[in-house]
Amino acid sequence: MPAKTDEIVFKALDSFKIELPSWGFANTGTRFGKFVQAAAATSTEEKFSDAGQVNKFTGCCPSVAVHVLWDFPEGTRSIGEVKAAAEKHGVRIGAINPNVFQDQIYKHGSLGNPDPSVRQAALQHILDCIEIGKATGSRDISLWFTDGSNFPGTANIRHRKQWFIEGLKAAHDKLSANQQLLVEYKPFEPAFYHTDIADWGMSLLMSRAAGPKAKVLVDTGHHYQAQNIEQIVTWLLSENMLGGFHFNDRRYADDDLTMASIDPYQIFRIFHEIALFEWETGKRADIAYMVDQSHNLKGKIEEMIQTANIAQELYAKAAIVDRKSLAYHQEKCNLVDAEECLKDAFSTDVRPAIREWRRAKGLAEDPMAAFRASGYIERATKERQAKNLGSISTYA
Ligand code: LRH
Ligand code: MN
Repeated sequence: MPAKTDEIVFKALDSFKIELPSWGFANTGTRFGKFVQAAAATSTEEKFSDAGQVNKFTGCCPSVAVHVLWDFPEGTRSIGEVKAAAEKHGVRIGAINPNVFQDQIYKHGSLGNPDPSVRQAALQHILDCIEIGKATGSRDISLWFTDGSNFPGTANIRHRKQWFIEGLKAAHDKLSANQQLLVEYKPFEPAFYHTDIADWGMSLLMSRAAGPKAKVLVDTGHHYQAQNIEQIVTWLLSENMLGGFHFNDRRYADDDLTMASIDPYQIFRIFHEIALFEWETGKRADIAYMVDQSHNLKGKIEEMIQTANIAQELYAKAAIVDRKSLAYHQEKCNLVDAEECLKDAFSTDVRPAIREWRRAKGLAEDPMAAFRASGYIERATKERQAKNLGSISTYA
């Protein structure tokens, strides 16, 4: 007797966790400016406090990804303080993001820089981050590089490829048994002629060259228009090279908008391909689901709750696809019936079942309403506005 929709939704939500980015709680902006929010988090503790609120009301975000330069002001010397703050606010420290793009020495790159002393400095920072990860119990070292060039002929792309392999290998060899490298690709920005790790194939080859504990990180915003992201996901799964996601949405480029705010069917198709892979192989895909967004206009905690809600909803919709019928119709090339298997699940309202799941977990049925009624934002505004409103800056 096929499982009822509610049962499938409950089972799916029981296993679905999505990690929040610490930087999603801070005042961020674009190159044209930053609109400061009085209640925004500035300290790592405040970011963990806000993340704790999202998990308290949604029940699916127990961990926070950290960006070392932004969250560990004293580097490895901040470990104790940051771990204590995470404990205090009931969140787990998740992926460790090294930052080898902000410092002035990285003008011409980090691991890909022609200057060996800069490559060494970048590697040393990544090694420090691996040590931080060992101290915080974090499995994922999440690597993104701005390395590239802006004008033809100004960089030797092949030499840089070789330097990256040497650097990633050296980092890989310092990982503990349960740690892994996640290699994030991005086609452009801030480099606008070539980017050293520009697409999934380059990240896959780099990861393979680094070692068995390196996998590909798919940021949904890091693709050319019209690129079939779920096909990339399916290939990475079949190569056992899919390490994780940075979910967000976009209309044009790496817009870092709220997940599924522009194209919810895109995220559904990604979750569907993962569910189909798990159904066919009987294996649970070991994937780090993470959010990576820039919350510039909406209330940052509310936008994060919106994100957690829609992530659960789309993950649940993908879980209820009738894969047995789908496999049959795919086999028989019954195009309409096959497509309708996805459409039917996508247009099924799973929110009543999700509310039921929340009730069963002792959570508020409506996380957003419960958060708004908690008065947390009013308290945070009082505590933080002086500090925040004092920090308005200009681009040039
Ligand atoms: C780069 C990126 C990367 C992060 C940064 C905040 O566009 O996606 O994952 O380090 O955003
Ligand atoms: Mn990202």
